[in-house]
Amino acid sequence: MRADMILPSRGADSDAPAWSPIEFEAKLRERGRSYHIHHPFNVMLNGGRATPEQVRGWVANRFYYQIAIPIKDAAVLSNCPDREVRRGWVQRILDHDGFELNGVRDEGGIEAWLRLAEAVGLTRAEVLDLRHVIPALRFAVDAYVNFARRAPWQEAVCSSLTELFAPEIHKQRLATWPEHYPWIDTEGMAYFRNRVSQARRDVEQGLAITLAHFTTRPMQERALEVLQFKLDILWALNDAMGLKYGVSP
Ligand code: AHQ
Repeated sequence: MRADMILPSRGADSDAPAWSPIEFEAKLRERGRSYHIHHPFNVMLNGGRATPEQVRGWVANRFYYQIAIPIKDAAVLSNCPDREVRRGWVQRILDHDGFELNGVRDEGGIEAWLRLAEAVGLTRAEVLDLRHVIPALRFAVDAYVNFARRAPWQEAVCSSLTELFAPEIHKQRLATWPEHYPWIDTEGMAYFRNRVSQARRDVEQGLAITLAHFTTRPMQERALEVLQFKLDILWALNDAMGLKYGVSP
């Protein structure tokens, strides 16, 4: 499967009947079995077996993914002619970059991630200059951004649906890190707290667009390919970190 190349969908024969929205959503959710919550590096991290160096490596490398998200979302906006969709989607950029509107100020998720970095013992400078970012991880993140730039905007929306499974991984960190990593100031975990509700809101819009747009069986099979492409990107991030920092048994 090469979702990063715009290929005609294959797999289902074009006469197969489309899945109903309920069946289609269930097929999307079934892909959760390959979500990176199950990756050995993440199981180690959330299972409390990571060393401070592995935690710091994860935070410094995941920062590259975090700063790519608003760029990716701006690519979706730039390809999307639908003002109603853009009105909803633009919130994602504000969530990450922060904003100051009519006296309301929000530092945003990227700033919260930098606070997480300081809480795990990294300096802002060494995170911001990306010195720790693993080449293979950078390539995987860049593949996501470039996909969003070139794919039909509805496919880029569909690729964000790995967030169907994100509330669970954020809640897992909030539940396990304080006990496993008492040396991390829990204030640093504000990012995970904020994402639980933001991910749910993101998914509401992303899922509605996906269920409404992918209405034939070949299109629905394509949507599953696109979701798997993004799941593979998240998996590859953990592969790169596991190779560099090791996966403690
Ligand atoms: O912090 C995350 C985030 O802001 C997003 C946006 C969304 C997208 O547009 O692809 N996906 C996503 C994710 C975030 N955190 C990941 C994590 O494990 O902390 C999960 C990831 C996702 O599930 O796609």
